[in-house]
Amino acid sequence: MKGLVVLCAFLLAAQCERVFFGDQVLRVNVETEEHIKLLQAMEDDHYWELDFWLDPVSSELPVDIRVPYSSLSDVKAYLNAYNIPFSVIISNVQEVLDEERTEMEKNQMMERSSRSFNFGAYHPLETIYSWMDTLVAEHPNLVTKEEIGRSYENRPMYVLKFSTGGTKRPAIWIDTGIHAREWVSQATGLWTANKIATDYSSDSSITSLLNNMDIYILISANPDGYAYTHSNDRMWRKTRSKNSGSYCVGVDPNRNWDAGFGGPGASRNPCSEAYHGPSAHSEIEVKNMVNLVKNHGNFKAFISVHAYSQLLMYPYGYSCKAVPDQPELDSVGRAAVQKLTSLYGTRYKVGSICNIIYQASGGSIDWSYNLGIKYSYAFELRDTGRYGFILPANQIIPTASETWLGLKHLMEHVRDHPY
Ligand code: INF
Ligand code: ZN
Repeated sequence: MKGLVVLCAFLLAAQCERVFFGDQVLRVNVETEEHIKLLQAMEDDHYWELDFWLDPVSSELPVDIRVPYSSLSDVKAYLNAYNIPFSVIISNVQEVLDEERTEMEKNQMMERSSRSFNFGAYHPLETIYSWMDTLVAEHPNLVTKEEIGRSYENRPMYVLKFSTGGTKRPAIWIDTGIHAREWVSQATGLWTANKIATDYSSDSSITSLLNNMDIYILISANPDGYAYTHSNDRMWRKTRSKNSGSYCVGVDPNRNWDAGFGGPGASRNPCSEAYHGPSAHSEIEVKNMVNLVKNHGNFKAFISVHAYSQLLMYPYGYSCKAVPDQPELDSVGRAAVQKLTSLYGTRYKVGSICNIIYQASGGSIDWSYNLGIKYSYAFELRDTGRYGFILPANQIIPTASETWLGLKHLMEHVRDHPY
């Protein structure tokens, strides 16, 4: 724990927040398989306390690593010694985080004084939750809020349901924020919920969609983790459950699903960012989602939203074999991305998880696909690494707006291809 620096404020309870002074994010431009091996060894060895924002998987993909200040000179010397090229994409992580925090606090004051909500800002969990009540109050005939269960730390998990009637209509599932630190994901979920509510009745496409189908949006799939990114550690990814026999906290909720559980691309080590947990659905947050989706029984699309890398992916992650619906999922995905790109030219790649990033077992969309939900997709939103997880708030609305075009295409396809 040598590199862990925290700042504590003593108000009512001692509150310590992790700081990242002098930490850098390095982009490593891998050239050979040898380089990949060396980087994987660096990742497995926790000595330098490296935080891999993008994992070393193939010589085609960049590797982004947040390097603690205390390890910087060693790591750079190591990379140089092996002739592995790299560049610095964030020269001081804390500086970018301070900027993000200042922005957020400025916005909070503005929102309070004007009693408004700024969709182009990041918000703490409580603000998101109270905003949900506002949305429901403003659109009582369209939007309802359902508690799907509680998190490990007993926070409610709320899903927003958009429905114009019927019982158990075919439905679309969207979850955002399963990984706590991917803030633009939650922000996009929230913007999207608002978009659907406000444009219903004026946008004929949404109207016809909602005349046939329901939409469920879970904005914070990992509320404990998200709260923790605000209070203690902006770089937190996992859940906050205790692991027996380890001081390390949390499970990767996207390695915890019952789909190739415990296979390649997940870790047995509770200290790893990709720890799969003691058993499938051990995480109550995952279990709550599983229960809702199974009990509902009529989901036709399951869309999980992550950041970053600008990818639209379909199953499988646990295997590199093509799924039976691969041709359709691929062509629909490509068409969706074409729509997305049409707004600002943001470029996306499309493919199966395994082929496009890496073999990763226990992921949510593999589980949903195997349950029979054909249209299972995962987004990786902006950017491609300039800011990574610390995407500036002024990119929230552009990100959400372009993503909406892609989402809408997927949803329209689902509507027009009942099965
Ligand atoms: N990346 C992948 C991860 O969970 C994305 C992913 C999606 C893997 C679906 C497997 C299945 O490791 C991120 N980045 O979390 O957002
Ligand atoms: Zn993620």
